[in-house]
Amino acid sequence: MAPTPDITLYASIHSRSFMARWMLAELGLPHRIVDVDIRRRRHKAPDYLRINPMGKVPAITDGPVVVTENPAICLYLADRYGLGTLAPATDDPLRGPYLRWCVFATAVFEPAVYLTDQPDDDASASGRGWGRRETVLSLMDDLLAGGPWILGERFSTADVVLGSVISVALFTGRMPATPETMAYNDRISAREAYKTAAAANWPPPS
Ligand SMILES: N[C@@H](CCC(=O)N[C@@H](CS)C(=O)NCC(=O)O)C(=O)O
Repeated sequence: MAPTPDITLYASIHSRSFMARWMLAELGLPHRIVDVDIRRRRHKAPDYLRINPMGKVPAITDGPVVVTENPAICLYLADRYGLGTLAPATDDPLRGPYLRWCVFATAVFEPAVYLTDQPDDDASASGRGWGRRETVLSLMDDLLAGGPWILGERFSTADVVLGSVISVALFTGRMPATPETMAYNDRISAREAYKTAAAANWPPPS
C-alpha cells in the first residue's frame, strides 16, 4: 500500500522554493504550506531554525521526517511518492545519470553561474568542487541539445531539479540564452505543474 503523505512545505514567495513547489505539483501531492516570508525574516525565527538551522527555504516535513535542500526534497518525494513515475528504479541504467544531474544542479551548476567574480581559468578551478564556468555552460548546451528531457525521452525529477536552476539562471541572465537552453526552458515551462508552481512562487504584485 502506498504511504500516506503528511507533508508541510515551508516556503517563501520569490525564492528557491519554486523547485519544491514544482515537484509537489508534478506529483499532485496534497500538502500544507507555511509561509516563511524571507522579506519579513521569518526564516530566521527560532521555530523555523529548529526545522532548518541554515535559516533557508524551502524545507519540508513529512510527519516526523524533515528534509531540507531542494534536490534532497525532490529525490525524497520521487522515491517515496512517485511510484516509479519520476525516478528510474535503482537497477535502471538511467539511475546513475539521474542522480548525477540532480546533484550537479546545486553542487556544480549553481556555484558556477552565481560566483562570477571568481577567475575561470584551469588553475583557479582545479581546487574548487564546481570547476570552470565555461565547461559547465558548454556541458549544459550538449546535455539539453539531446532532449527533449535530461534523461532523453523520459521526463524525470532531474528535469525539475536541474530545470529549476536553469530556468531561474536564464531569467536572471546568469547563463547565456543559447538556442538549446531556450528550447529546453520552453519545454519545461509549458508543463502545467511548472505553471502552477511559478504562479505560487512569483505572484503578481498586489
Ligand atoms: N541550498 C539551498 C538553498 C536555499 C536558499 O538559498 N534559499 C534562499 C532563498 S532563494 C534563502 O532562504 N535565503 C535567505 C537567507 O539565506 O537569508 C537549497 O537548494 O534548497
